[in-house]
Amino acid sequence: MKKVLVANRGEIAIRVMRTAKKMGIKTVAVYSTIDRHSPHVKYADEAVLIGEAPSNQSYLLGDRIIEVAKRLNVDAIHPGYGFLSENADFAELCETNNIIFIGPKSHAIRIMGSKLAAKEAVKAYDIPMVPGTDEAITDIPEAKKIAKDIGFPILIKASAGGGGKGMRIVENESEFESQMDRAISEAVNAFGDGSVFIEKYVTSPRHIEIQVMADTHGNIIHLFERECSIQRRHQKVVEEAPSSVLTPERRVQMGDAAVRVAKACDYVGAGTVEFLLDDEHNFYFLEMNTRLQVEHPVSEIITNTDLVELQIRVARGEVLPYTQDDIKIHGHALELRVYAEDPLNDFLPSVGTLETYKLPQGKGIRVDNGFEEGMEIPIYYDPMISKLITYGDSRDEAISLMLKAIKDYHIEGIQTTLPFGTYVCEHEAFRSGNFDTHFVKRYYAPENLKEQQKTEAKIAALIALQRYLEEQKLLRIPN
Ligand code: MV4
Repeated sequence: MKKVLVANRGEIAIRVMRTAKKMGIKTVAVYSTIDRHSPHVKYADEAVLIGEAPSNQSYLLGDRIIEVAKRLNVDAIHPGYGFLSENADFAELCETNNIIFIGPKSHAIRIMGSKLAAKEAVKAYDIPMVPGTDEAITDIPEAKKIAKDIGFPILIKASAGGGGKGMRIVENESEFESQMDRAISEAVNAFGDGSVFIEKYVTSPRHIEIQVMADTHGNIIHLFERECSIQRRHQKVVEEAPSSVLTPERRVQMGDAAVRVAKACDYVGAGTVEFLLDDEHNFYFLEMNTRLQVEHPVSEIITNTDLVELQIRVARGEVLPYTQDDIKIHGHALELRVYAEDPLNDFLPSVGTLETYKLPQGKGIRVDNGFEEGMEIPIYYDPMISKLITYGDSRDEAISLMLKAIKDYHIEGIQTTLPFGTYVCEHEAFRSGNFDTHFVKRYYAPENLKEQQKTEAKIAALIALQRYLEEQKLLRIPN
């Protein structure tokens, strides 16, 4: 593999190219008109304009990207996350054009893209699943009987959904039919597939996912878990590894289950198996994400690995350089997603220019960044600017470093989720590890940040006053 095209933008395009360069592989960036001056374009050895700003006229144009790859003699395409990364047709298109798709085979993407096909595939592999149905519901009265047996509340999920899309809670029997009708019509509208199934609703779960890596020789390992419960409306904001709640026994059980899920779909490359953990620490398989995830750095840090390097090596047909016993947990890592969103205004996208943009640096700090000072945040794409990652020997150390790194991260011109990160890291529930997926809804209100900002303003005023008084004193000495 001599040349790789990265079919993505922003921090992840740079992240992937960084490892490609380290491995002596040439890099090709693709970009839209609005990204003309973006860092990922400058960072690449070659860069090609592929279209207009809207992603369906650029980053989602599989055919055009393949054309570019062929013209530039590219050996492999890395899709990053989002865009074409979980598009089975695109993976296939790469295969038929003799270009390596750095990811799993299209059939694994297809199976995991359908929640019902995924359940079917893992059936024979002893994977714990939430009580529910495992076929598309066709008979609503029959489904209602099952729901009563399981016990309310239940959740209706769209088979083609995922990541929280296409879900409906049914609190009690009386609303079963109406919610079912809505769920089916929503699924038809959103995915063109009205297949839905039901599950018992786990009321206060933690979201724990396992990183897996598989080669083409039948070897599969896991790289332990990430805790991703701090999210709002299915958008993760803070992630960490390892989870502070797993016992060593549970960790082994979940890791082994994740490896079996990967085996069930002949998985190749980097993947993530999502589980719910209930308040009694039972775990249940939810879905598998067939891509490199946003939050992969926390796993890299605690396992001393480079997941992009492993992806590339596996794509070249190499045997995984590690066995399961080689992978150990070292220390603790935290990640804060820095979004151009206003936490004081319902996390609405905050548009504008990065008037000041200075990254924190130092031991235990990693910033996976896609922007620089003076740039505007385009409205066309995900508003994530960077990922702020901190790590240390202990969770407390990683949290303290995160608080310090947030202070040292200077952004002016737009609002970001940095102050929200401070709120989370200072919160007792987060610090004690006693939280679930309802953390943000339960504890966060904009007033909390206003309090935080008031305190900071007060401290700043006191420092200014003290300086002023000292200056006055100095001036008075000659008298
Ligand atoms: C659930 C659940 C409770 N019970 N399934 C949301 C994302 C998608 N992967 C599945 N999700 C959930 N499935 C049952 N049976 C609660 C969620 C859920 C959730 C899961 C992980 C992280 C955040 C979440 C926020 C709300 C709901």
